[in-house]
Order: sequence, then C-alpha cells, then structure tokens
Amino acid sequence: MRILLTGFEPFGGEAINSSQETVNAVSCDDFDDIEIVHRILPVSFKRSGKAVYELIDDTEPDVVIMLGQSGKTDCIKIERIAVNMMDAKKPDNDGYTPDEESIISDGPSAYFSSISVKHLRNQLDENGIPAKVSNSAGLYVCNTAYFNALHHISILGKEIKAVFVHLPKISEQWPLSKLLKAVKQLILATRL
Ligand code: PCA
Repeated sequence: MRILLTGFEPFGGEAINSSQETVNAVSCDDFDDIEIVHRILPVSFKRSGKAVYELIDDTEPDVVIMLGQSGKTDCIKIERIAVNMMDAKKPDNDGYTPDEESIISDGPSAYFSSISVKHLRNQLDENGIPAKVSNSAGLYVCNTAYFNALHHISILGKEIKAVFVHLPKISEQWPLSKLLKAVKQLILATRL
C-alpha cells in the first residue's frame, strides 16, 4: 500500500510550517507494509492544483493524506469538506489574493473526503490525541489543494482515498513529537 503524504511550505511570513516539519519527520521505516511518499506543496492558489495533479499521477497512491497548518486551532482538525471557492484576505506566497473565485469553473460546489473522518477522529481519541471533525477547511490554499485532489481523483475514476488534516502550530502544547504521533495514527487508521 502506498500513501502520498503532503505538507505545505511556510507562509504569511512565518519561518516554519508545522505540516512541513511533520511530513519531513515521518519515516517509511515506521511502517512494515506501507510505502510513504512525502512531498511539500507550494502555498500558491494557482500552482498547488497542478502540483497535486502531477503528484497523484506520478506516485499512483492508494491513499492521499494532506496536511496543513492552522494558526487558529488547538487540536487536530480532520476536514470533511472541500468547497469550490477561493477567497483570501492575505496574499499567498505568489502575492495572489483571490476574491470569491471558483477553483474549477465547471466543477461541483464541494467534495466530501473519501475516508470516514469520524473513524480517523476516533483513532486519535483512542490514543489520547485531541482531535475533531471540521466542516470547513477555510477558503485559503489548503482548501484549494484539497478540492483539486478530490476533483482529480473523481475525474480519474480511481479508488484513491483522500483526506485533509489541519495541524496546530508547533508549540509547548503541541511539540513536533505529538504531531508526529498523531500523523502516524492517521496513517495506521487509513490502512487498507
Ligand atoms: N495552511 C494554509 C495554507 C498552507 C497551510 O499550511 C491554509 O490553511 O489554507
């Protein structure tokens, strides 16, 4: 089984992104029967979609787990929905600030995760990791990348499972070791 695990580069003038740090800390050696392909996506409305399409085509994963950082959360947020909308108050890393634009002009309004988000939340709960199901991944680049991934999988017509998970920032309450533990549990929970 092959998992494509993505994180994002830093954005908004910050030096690090907890999703990039966590993706880079996951080792294939931690799992006997799972191959992990790690990649870091650009925080770019326009470039992240193409990057996601190419990654899915090139790596042919069974499961896609996309990670991003949310500055506003103090728990792991498992995202149920990606919506066909880009809107931002702050520019992305290319200096682009969309104003209520569609991601795919003739695409559907939204996609749901193709993995049971409650199952993932329960797995984290059972391991003492604070987590919740979220019904909005926002309208910034994470939602755009998630929507593009689900759209591409839908067009391909393949049985690829995909989910997006927002991580808190690295802090005393959320050291990298705790984020890593959470992501390892998510990987195990998506095992086919
Ligand atoms: N978080 C942003 C984009 C990149 C990231 O890690 C978001 O929530 O959209």
